[in-house]
Amino acid sequence: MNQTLSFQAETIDLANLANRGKLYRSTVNPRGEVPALRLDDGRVVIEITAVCEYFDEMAAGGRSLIGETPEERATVRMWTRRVDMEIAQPMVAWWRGGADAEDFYRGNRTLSAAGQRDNRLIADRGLNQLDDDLIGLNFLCGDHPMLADILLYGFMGSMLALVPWLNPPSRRNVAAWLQRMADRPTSANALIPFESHVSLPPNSAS
Ligand SMILES: N[C@@H](CCC(=O)N[C@@H](CS)C(=O)NCC(=O)O)C(=O)O
Repeated sequence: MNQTLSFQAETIDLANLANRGKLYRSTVNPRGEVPALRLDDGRVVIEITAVCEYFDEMAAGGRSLIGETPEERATVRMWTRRVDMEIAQPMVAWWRGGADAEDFYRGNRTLSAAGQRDNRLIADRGLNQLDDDLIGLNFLCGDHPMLADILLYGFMGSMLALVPWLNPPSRRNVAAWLQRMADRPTSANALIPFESHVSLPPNSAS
């Protein structure tokens, strides 16, 4: 396998709310979320898509997951923004309106039970649209999975067990796309806890 990126990884214990503690919020991310990437110059980059774009630019070799031309990059960014805003965020917000989230966060995040129904409707509408958009396509931007596919798969794949309405067989193109993504060894690997398949330097995990 080509070594195209080199970085140290640190696991943050979300289940025990390490990310909501004062230390993490004052030294890494005041918003208390993961992921976060500390650059060599000390600044911290937050937001999944910003971290991915940074890695994509810094990677030596391999195929860009954002695109090689301005046209490709515009298309990938369009799809990435759409699936994030129209599906991933409302789907997560739906979960954050329920009793499981209340138990999980234990008062460490503002949750909205009142918004739960709206968020499900928004995500369902996004998924219905996606089902049409995927007609004739293997992946969102064509023949290869790009950042948009990986972002959406990351959210959908990891939330399937928690969101019963997420992947009905009636949305055939979305279900087929999800299966296509799941069948890829690299995307299946992405759902395995990080430290079990990435070698971490000593003392970097917590
Ligand atoms: N806006 C952030 C959201 C990332 C996000 O949803 N992170 C989740 C885990 S995937 C998180 O930090 N959950 C724990 C919490 O909110 O306490 C991004 O796009 O990076």
